Amino acid sequence: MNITAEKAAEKIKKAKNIILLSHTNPDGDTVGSVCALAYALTECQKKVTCLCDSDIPERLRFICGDLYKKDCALTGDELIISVDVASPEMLGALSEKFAPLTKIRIDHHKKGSDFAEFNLVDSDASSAGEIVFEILSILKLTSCQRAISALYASIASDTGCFKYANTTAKTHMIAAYLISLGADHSEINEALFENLTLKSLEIYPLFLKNLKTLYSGRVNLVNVTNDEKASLGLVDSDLEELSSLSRQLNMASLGIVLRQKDGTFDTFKVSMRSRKGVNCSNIASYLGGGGHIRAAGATIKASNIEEAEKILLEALEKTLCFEE
Ligand SMILES: [Mn+2]
Repeated sequence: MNITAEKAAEKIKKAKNIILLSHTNPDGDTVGSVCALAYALTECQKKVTCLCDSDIPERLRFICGDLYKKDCALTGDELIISVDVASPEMLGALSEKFAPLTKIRIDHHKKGSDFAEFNLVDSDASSAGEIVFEILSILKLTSCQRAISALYASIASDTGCFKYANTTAKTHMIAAYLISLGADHSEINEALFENLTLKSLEIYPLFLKNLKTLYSGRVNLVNVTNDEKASLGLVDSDLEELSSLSRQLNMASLGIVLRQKDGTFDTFKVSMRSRKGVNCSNIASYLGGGGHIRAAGATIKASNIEEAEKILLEALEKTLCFEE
């Protein structure tokens, strides 16, 4: 069943014990919007537990500190809310235990499954953060500074610092309002977007070495195996920028990264970033994954990266079209 932000706010207001679920491989949106709810609701004497099956990447720790746990015991009186989670699979290891018990799903993915009892989904919202902002506004909980900053971080994150196509006038208005309430936009954006480490620079030689240019330069593809990651001391979360880099090169319409998943040999992750004219969520769906029009991903099972690439290239042949 679908509900409005008012109804969701009403249910949250009544609850005393709340569990907030972030998606696996967390990004700034799921972390920022879960933490905003957690900070604001804790201030009004609610017990709040934040869960994510993955470690929170170092660069997002400034938002959440040590707030997240990987699991918790249930007493049965919890209001369980997922945030930025399109489908039970996105909960990763938390899915089995928590997906069937999820009461409210707050999300902005275009394609998803209404797995919660009550689904608050707005696919026009740039980020889950925009929807959480609405809920906190209804609850009159916009005075908590940590919540305001976390919301700003979630919105800035999912809009690539307000430059992706999902950014709307409303996004800017909400962001402006958050700044007026005290969000330090400069500090937050620097932490999110100007946080190079020596390790993060290791992806550049990897990018140059493994880059393949396809479709007359309109598609850039970069493959990465676990051996290559290991030789550079990198793990999957260090590769996040690769797909956007891949799209940036020569203004490609589609940038793709195909990487072997950490700790596996037969599982390959596809991350895609596109620009106007290419819908990468269609390609991801064809491969059994999902996401947004300009940012999507999928998982491919294959015995080696060459085979995984073959499956990916077939999917491109079937689904990729360039609208002018
Ligand atoms: Mn999101």
